[in-house]
Amino acid sequence: MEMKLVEEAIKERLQMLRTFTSTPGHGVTRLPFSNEARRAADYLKEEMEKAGLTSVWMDAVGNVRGRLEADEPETQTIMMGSHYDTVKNGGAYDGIAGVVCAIETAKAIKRSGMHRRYALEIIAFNDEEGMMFGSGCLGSKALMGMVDQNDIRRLNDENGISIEEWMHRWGSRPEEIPALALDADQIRAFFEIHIEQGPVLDAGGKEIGIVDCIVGLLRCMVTVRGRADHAGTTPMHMRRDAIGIASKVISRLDQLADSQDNGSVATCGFIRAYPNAMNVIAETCEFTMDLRSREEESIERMMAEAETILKDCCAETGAGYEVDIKLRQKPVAMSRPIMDILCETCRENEYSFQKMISGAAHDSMIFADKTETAMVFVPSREGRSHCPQEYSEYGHLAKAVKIVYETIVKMNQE
Ligand code: HGY
Ligand code: MN
Ligand code: MN
Repeated sequence: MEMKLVEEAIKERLQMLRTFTSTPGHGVTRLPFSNEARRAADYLKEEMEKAGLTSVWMDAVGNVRGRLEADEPETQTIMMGSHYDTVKNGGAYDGIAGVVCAIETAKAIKRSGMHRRYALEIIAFNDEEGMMFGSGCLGSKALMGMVDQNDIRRLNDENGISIEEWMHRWGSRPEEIPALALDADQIRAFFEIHIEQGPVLDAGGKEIGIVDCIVGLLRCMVTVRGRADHAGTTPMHMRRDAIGIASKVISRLDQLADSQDNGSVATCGFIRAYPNAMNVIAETCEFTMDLRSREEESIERMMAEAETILKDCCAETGAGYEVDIKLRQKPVAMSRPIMDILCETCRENEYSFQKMISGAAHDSMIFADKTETAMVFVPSREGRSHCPQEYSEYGHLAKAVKIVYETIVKMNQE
């Protein structure tokens, strides 16, 4: 594998893909079903075709897919990919670097001329982040037959537009989704190259991370329903202050996470009040909670304690609240046998590596219960991600391609 050429190809593609953003100069914003997503999808289709993939197409939920067929009949498929949507004002590597690396891996396999026992399918997933609709992993869930048609109508963006409506605008129909479900028995394994998005590899001076577990997570939108009143004349004991109640929960999230004593994390990343006026006690306050842990019990404990605070505050004041669960995902383990081959391949190439947990969610977690799944991380400079400062070295991405390519070659010879 010509490493310099691979590195250059990755760099060239990522520098083009980062221009497909609705916030130029302020990071990359490429939301599902947006014009930027369409331009990126069209570009990825071209690049997959140039790499020699066949049956290149975009499916009903906006996944872009291409294949290298096997040299043997009735065989299984190795799948590899990541997502091409981003968070708002995000970086130029999260997800998309893994898509570009998957295309490079397919190119190397095609060029090697090796006998392919397994087919290879490359996928650029849509809507992994959940930025618009809160849930996330729409593209990978569609392939694993996990999309609930009710959610397609129920989940909507902050302007109240549902996934269903966005699909119609995109030119597809929710009724096409069930047919996308794959037979997991036909999948030999799923691979994902991804930036670490945290500080571990960069701080430890390691080139490669071999993921052993992806944390579980619970994402929800909480709506506190209080009562608008005059900020000056309403005594404190008579208030149903929706922001006041929300802030009591939000301000306890760090303590809820730390008390689990196992690296659990809890985040409020979104808050919106009504009427949002300086001299009016807030009538409603919506806020998100993103709770994550390697232990499912910790997630349940953090959620239960947050709800207790809400219940107590509402009982005291007469306010009310609702919790809308957007995503609930158990912690998942990666494939031990494939991890062993990846580690062996790092040693053969003398790449510094370590096994590690993923604190970020990934499309891999949707595959992990159904097929052997493996993730390879590269360092994120200073651990930064989900921001314009996100950066990973093209050389590290090329090394990740080499590791996965050589692992897939070994699996084709098994
Ligand atoms: O939220 C996450 O962990 C991922 O970036 N979607
Ligand atoms: Mn990602
Ligand atoms: Mn992300």
